[in-house]
Amino acid sequence: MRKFVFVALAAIAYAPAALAGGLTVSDAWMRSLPNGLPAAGYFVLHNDTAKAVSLTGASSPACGMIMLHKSEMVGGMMQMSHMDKVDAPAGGTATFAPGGNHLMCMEPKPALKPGATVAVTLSFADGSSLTANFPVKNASGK
Ligand SMILES: [Cu+2]
Repeated sequence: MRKFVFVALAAIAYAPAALAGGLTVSDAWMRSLPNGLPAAGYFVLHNDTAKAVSLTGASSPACGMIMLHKSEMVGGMMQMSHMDKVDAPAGGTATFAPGGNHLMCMEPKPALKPGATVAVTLSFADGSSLTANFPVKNASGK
């Protein structure tokens, strides 16, 4: 039993390091809106592994919950729709940027305010995850 626990802890300790070489996040930021409105998260996921990855969810201590959303023009109106997953091909990227894919941070906590930095954990279909720091900007992206 003792040995099993040790092995399990070792696996947790080494997993992020193993992942860091292949899967990275750049250009991460959160757009904070006033009055407790949902915040939007943007980033670029770089997949420098030989396998496609599927981003299936995200979470943050600064958000009640995070959904994967896509903004698109439908009949001249900007609409948001929910996505179950977003793929990053082997050697490719998945981009979350204003006007397109975004993380929707529902019920943002007080910690999510311009000037702060919040941690967001991205979850993948294979059960792995990656945590990145997202600087928080105001509604105009400053
Ligand atoms: Cu949204």
